[in-house]
Amino acid sequence: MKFDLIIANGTVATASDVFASDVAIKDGTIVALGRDLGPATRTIDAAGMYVLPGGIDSHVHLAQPSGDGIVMADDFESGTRSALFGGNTMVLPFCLQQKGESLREALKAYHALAEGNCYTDISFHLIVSDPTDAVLGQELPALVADGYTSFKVFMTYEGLRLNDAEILATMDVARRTGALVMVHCENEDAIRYLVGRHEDEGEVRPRAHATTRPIAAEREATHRAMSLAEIVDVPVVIVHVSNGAAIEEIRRAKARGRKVVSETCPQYLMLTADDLGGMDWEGAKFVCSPPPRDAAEQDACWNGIEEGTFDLFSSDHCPFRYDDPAGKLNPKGARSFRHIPNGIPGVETRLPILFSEGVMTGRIDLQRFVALTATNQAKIYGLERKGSIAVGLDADITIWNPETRRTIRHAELHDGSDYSPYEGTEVQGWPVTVILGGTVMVEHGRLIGKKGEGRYRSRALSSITRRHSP
Ligand code: DUC
Ligand code: ZN
Ligand code: ZN
Repeated sequence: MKFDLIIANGTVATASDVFASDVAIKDGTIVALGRDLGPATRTIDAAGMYVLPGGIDSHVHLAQPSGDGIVMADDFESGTRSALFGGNTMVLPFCLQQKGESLREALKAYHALAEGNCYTDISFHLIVSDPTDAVLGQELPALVADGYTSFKVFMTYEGLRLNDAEILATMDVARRTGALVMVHCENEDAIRYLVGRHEDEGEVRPRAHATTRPIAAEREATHRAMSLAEIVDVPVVIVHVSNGAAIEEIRRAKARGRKVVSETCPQYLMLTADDLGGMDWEGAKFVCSPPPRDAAEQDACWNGIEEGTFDLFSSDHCPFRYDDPAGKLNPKGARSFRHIPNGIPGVETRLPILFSEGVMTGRIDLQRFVALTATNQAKIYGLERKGSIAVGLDADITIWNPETRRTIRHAELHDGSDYSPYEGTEVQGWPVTVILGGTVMVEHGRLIGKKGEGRYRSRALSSITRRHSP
């Protein structure tokens, strides 16, 4: 057989092994591993490079309606382009159901925005904000059957949050269908109480975002979400975990044998609440929820990564421009932390940060890096053809130069925001060549692939909810 492409002389890493091997690709699929594989139309020399599965960022927000004149900084074109340059071949954005809206209608709108515009493959999680009988009884089960096999619920944000009864009812749909529930864990009533106190005291600067969303509010909600999942008897994903107390809750639940998946993000390793205290409202650049904590909590998150409590490392890319009336400095946001849109960009820097701070420092090995950034995402979210380098899987591959040293500068990134929260951070290791389904999309840091090459992928049930048969 003549192959379409061979990646030669590199060091391949999967979630279990690191080995010297060439990789042969035909018709978008990995078809052979080994040496002297035979002729190919094209060969890429990867000597001195790591050949890794393309990153899968399973937590991003693109083109999500944000209300009140606020516009998300990335649509599917800019968001997936940025993801691609950051070494990703797939992202999973959220489809937000607005109150009163049908999920199916919401999905139609997202698909229309994404179709033909993506540089990476995509799939959607659903956000359930209006769990009516019709949504829970008919729409959601039908959508799970159609390959939308995960949905997120919020315990915070007025207009979005569900009460415990609604969470139980939504989790019950997961029990019946095999879908996977993701939960944003922060106690809204506690936050509202603290917001009131801060406002009474005239404290409205961005730093108040962190002090009104304390660790206890996240820890309590994390415990409650896992308890509700235990009562319904379903697995649960605890997204964007920021601190050691929440991690302890997760450890205890896992030790009791509960199926709990947990995710953390670069902001909880790299930022602290002090960043929100920047002069001239610059702290707004770091407003995200849960908020970054302090150095001790960063250490706790690293510990959760190193000893295996965390299963997923995602960006929670949720970009808003800073100096923009439709972004962080919107007229109300420029006067009170309450109106600063929550979220920060990070889809392009997720992998370089973990590679540099995790692998290059020796905190984690390459196998764990691959597991946390691609393989676990594929298993947990039902992407059966993705997440590893193995014969029969999609040829989604990122070639890394571990010697490249870069200073993160937003001017050199590719998202639609106007800043990076990691500006000035020095990293070692960068994704130089990105291959999507056998097509070289980025080569030596230059975009050569076309918009529209990335496609929507329907998903199977999660490997943790599925009942296995041979
Ligand atoms: N939760 C997210 O998952 N992303 C951004 C904002 C939020 O609250
Ligand atoms: Zn969230
Ligand atoms: Zn998010």
